[in-house]
Amino acid sequence: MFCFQCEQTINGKGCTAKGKCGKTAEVSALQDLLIEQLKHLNSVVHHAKENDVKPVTTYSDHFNLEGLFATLTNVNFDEKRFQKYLHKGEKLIETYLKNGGEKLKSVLHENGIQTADFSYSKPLKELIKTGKEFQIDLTEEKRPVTFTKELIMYGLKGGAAYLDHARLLGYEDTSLYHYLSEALQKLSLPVSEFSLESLLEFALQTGNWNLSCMELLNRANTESYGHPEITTVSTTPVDGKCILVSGHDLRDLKLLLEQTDGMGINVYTHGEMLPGNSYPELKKYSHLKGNYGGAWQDQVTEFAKFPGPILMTTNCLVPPPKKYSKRVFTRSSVGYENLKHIEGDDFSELIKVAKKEKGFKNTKKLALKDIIVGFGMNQTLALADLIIDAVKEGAIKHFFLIGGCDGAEKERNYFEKLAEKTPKDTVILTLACGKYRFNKKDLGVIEFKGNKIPRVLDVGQCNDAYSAIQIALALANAFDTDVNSLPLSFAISWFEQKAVSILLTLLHLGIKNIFLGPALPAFIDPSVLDVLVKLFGIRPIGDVDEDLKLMLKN
Ligand code: SF4
Ligand code: SF3
Repeated sequence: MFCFQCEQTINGKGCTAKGKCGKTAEVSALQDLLIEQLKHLNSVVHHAKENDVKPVTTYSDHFNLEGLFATLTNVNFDEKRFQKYLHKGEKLIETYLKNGGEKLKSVLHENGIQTADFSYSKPLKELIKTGKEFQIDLTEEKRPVTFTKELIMYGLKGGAAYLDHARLLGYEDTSLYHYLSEALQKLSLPVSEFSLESLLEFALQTGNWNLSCMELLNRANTESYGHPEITTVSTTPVDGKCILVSGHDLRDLKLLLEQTDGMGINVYTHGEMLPGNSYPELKKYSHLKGNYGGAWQDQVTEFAKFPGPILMTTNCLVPPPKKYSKRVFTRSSVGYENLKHIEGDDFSELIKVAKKEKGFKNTKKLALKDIIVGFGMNQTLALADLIIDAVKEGAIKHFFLIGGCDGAEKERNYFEKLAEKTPKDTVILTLACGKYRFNKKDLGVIEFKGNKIPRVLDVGQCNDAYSAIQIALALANAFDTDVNSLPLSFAISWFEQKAVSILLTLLHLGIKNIFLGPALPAFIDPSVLDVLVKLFGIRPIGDVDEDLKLMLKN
């Protein structure tokens, strides 16, 4: 196997025997085959569209989302689920071929696209064997192009995950599906078809597309559940039966709250679900009791101690040890062998486990620190006049965006130290699971004209980067300048492919001098990094004090 799509890739180069995330060589081969199939399917779709073949696009568009989502880091480790995806993909290809008849077949032949003898419906063992043939080609001279194609693929994976969340809430946009389909088709073309310049352009376009994906999801979340409001979230559990909900899918949280209403079972958020506590249509449930635990990498210790079932709605799932695996349920694209997967919207099996498990007891002694959340764009922009005034009068001197993914590496302490060392007259916007590095610390408030402006504003999940961008644009607008000229610095921690898509969005917006860490992506070839440094001043994180000086100077 070879996989280097996430930050924790072994030795900063690539996982080759087994993934550091726990992904086996077999699952890796199946994921490679699924990605190959998605490229194949969308090449067929591309030519079918050009030849006016009756479309079955909705199905292939949905399949693009679930297929890509399943290959994200820490999402799906289940061989049988990948086998099912491959069968489904093959059926879709066959449907297009049937509808397109001889005409489509001959166009596909002319373009060298396979129309028979697919490798997708074989027994699992053979699928794995075939998948191994589609491992990333590491030929030295092809590297800059191969790696940049991977960069784009990871950007697409992140955006596809966001589109899938929006779809589940009934929000879809055919033009965004079309971009994804065409992009997958393009990525099926050989390295010789691309120049590095054209690929960089393609990467930035993908960043633009991801901005629209995040916008759609923002609309889906806020129109379904209201705009996030400033909310104090307790992290101290209360006595009683309990369920833990992790991941990004607010709809699952809502369904679970509805189905447990009045049952005396308390619901807690975990990881990226924390912002769920700030949405009016979710926080109205009195049995949503707060947040339990921290970022994803701590789940093995935290889940083991949680006295109830756990629902993993999306990434990040760490392979669960036996001591608690019976209590873990998966949803949507998430999968792990022998964990219970909930297909429809009926959570009764999970609720049954909650009733059976011990629940929390004797929690009165605990008094853990609360977290303040809910600074999405509506809430923060409602405070815009105050904030702008505070900047004009020198009460706020600088803004930081410190956020992104979290992970286990000790180098990630950088983000915690940076937050702690930021001067008292500065404000930190944060988002995604990287915020757990400092969201329980008391970094104080800025007192201004009788108001107390919190120094840490939690904008939400990683997809709420959309909100953070709108806040930055509004500030730039208020000061009649552009985002790069604002006293605003970006320190982004990355881990998986959603962070890659957000990084591409920021670059597409022309945002410069981003500090990126804890390590630069293994799939950014040195020649490409040179260009990114020249064009965008992107730089790896270094010494906290030195970096902070530079940030404040800008
Ligand atoms: Fe390695 Fe990350 Fe790939 Fe897992 S997802 S195999 S840890 S590079
Ligand atoms: Fe975190 Fe997985 Fe990326 Fe949504 S939950 S930010 S790492």
